[in-house]
Amino acid sequence: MSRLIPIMLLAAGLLPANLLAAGAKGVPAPATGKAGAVSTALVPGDLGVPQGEPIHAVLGIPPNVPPPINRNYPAKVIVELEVVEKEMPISEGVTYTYWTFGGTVPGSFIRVRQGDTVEFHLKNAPDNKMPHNIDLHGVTGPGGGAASSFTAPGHESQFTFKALNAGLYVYHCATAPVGMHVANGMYGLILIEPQEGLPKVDHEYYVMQGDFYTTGKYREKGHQPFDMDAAIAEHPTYVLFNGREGSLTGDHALSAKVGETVRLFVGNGGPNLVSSFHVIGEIFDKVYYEGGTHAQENVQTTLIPAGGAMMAEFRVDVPGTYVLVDHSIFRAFNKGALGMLKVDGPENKAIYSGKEVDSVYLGDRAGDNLHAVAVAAKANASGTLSKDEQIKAGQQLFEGTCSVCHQSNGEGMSGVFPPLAKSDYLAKLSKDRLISIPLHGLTGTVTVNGKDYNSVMPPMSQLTDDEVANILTYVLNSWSNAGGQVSKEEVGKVRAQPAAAGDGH
Ligand code: HEC
Ligand SMILES: [Cu+2]
Repeated sequence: MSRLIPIMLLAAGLLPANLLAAGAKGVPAPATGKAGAVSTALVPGDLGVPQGEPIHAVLGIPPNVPPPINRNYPAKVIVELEVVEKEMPISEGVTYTYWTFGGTVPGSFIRVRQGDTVEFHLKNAPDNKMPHNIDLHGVTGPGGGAASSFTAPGHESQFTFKALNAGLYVYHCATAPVGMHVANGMYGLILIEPQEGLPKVDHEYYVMQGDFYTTGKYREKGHQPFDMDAAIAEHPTYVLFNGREGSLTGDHALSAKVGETVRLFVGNGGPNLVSSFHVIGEIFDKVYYEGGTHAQENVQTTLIPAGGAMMAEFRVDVPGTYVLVDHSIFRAFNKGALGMLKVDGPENKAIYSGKEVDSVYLGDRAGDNLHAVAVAAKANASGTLSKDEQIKAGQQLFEGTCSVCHQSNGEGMSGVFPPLAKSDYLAKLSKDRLISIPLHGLTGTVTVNGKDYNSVMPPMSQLTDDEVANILTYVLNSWSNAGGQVSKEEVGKVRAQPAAAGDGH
């Protein structure tokens, strides 16, 4: 039994007394130990003194993880992690000041083996403004290391712990105000591999959910400050995988080939929300729920608590795009909690007949990260926005918002959704009334090109002023429509007016 090894080392005088003392301090007495008595036996999970040369941990940059450990003895592992405060995009054309472990959200992935002695170095970059620390849920000891790692900008702290329990653990900053540090992106995962390692798979990926609170609304362009009131009310503006809308879509999607096995290490940094983690079109063969040792099999959706994690393993059998979501589904489609796993390979019609549903399901998320929208947002901010940039951005936004009903070619759907292409109804609208349709919706009978429609268009109030302006400019200049231009100021004016009864008729 591995538990005997340290005792044998101890008997052979191989275990230095100071290390033993450090190991015993702050660790609950083993179940077999006598309460109050100073136990000389090692605690469960302690595999004895580190062997070999100290190892400098290779850290994983999300969505990647470091390679498996493949070691059969406990070692001393040196982890160096730097806290960096920096501005990064949170969505296209939107920036946020993140506080990070290692320059990314989530922070660098740490991978050690059960029984390893981890010498932790926390550095706080000199040009940072805040003090920070770290609480690793995989640490046995007060504050999970927080008490020993409070670090001012330009300083470094060091503490050492023994990784007693195998599992997948969240780490996070625990400096007051704790919620704010976490909300700004200060969390990551540490994997403590069991002694025998994890089963071999073809791909391992690192995904972490977090909720974000900005003073501006979802996708409102420009730099967005943290909103403490929204955070306290638990009303996030964004719910995201890997800290940014689009971090796992388009070109950044995770990938695998048909027949390969995938392991997802998924954490939830919170600070507030619980995640109903689901991959659309895939079933988890195994879920190590709560990041622990036991696996549940054949799981559709698994709950990941704030400050918790899980490992999911599955084989991909059919090519296509599998969509990672928080199945509290408004978060996926209206707050950003959406990622993709793209699986290449031959079809397997016996298992699935084919036909992709990407564009309908995903809207603007199916494309490559709304590049034109970002260009337009930049131009808008610097006051150089051209009609052409508006049209390009508007096209991408139309794809994600309007095309589900009016179709990409603007032709609509006979008897259900009226056409926007060459619509005589649209051509006769005043600009204000045109603007009011996406803002307030449209109901009642409308006659378009001689045909009556009596249906409901819901308001698209999630769209910002510049998005509405860009979409309508695109519509006016497409499909042989009459042309024209709508500015975000004009949209703002209409939004400020109360919606008149029978608006748009
Ligand atoms: C959920 C489906 C749906 C979506 C999404 C949708 N519409 Fe509509 N739209 C409708 C329906 C239905 C009508 C007709 C309403 C009625 O019968 O009163 C309509 C009518 C219109 C009209 C006036 C009629 C015409 O054909 O000229 C315009 C303009 C319009 N929509 C623009 C948009 C724009 C721009 C967007 C995207 C921001 C959008 N719609 C998104 C369903 C939708
Ligand atoms: Cu912090």
